[in-house]
Amino acid sequence: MRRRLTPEEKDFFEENGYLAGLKVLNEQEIDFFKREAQRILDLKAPGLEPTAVKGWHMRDRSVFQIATHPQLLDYLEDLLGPNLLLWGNRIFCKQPGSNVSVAWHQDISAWPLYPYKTVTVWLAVDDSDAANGALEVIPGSHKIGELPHTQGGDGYGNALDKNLGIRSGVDETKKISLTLKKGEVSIHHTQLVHGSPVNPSPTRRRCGFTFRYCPPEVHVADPNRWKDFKVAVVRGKDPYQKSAYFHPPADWLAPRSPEAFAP
Ligand SMILES: O=C(O)CCC(=O)C(=O)O
Repeated sequence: MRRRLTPEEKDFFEENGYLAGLKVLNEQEIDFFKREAQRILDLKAPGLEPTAVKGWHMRDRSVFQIATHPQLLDYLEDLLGPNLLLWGNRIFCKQPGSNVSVAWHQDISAWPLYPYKTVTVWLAVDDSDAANGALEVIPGSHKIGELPHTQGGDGYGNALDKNLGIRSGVDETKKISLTLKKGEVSIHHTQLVHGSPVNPSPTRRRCGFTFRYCPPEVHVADPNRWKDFKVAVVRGKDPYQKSAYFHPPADWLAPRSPEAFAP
């Protein structure tokens, strides 16, 4: 049964810059998602970190269908309005005992997108909590403006491109680790300070698919900086048409099989 965000949840997002523990997939869909996630991970080039697998929403029907699950789009519509663009996907998979981490950062530092209205959905393939290196956020930090980020330097297995990260000024006493059951999502604002530690569990993998969405007024302010930026209109319409489009093949939009998603 689908549901909408409550006024309290919308206020919480506005105040804190994130929401967590929102159920999207039912049991049958979770089995499908886990299978499909493994299939995509098995395709990765040998040696490529499973935190660096990107862009599958434009290459694979199942990933596109997961990213456009009606329950997920309902939550997003409640935060962003009736017109929704999907533009990004990255898998963040940390194997048991992996020393890969994600440095504190604000997503806007990597994306020349204006206005600052993109949100990231983190969809859990595995149960995710502090014991297997869950995503951590600093509540309210989406309101403090852009903190200085640097590239390179300390390393420590930081999964972010160019070893990007905020090296000082993060009040870690405020951090919250986001607990998610598989099939649930968290959603975070593009200016929220977030990251994740290594996976200390000897047995539990921590894998999530991220998807990035925005309303249509968001565009690449400096087109020379991001020539391959493409959006798929996944709900409503794009009245501004400032972006290049990804049009999914017709069969990706066909009614879903019973063992996959209910429409
Ligand atoms: O999965 C993680 O640990 C980090 C995810 C992240 O930084 C993001 O989605 O922007």
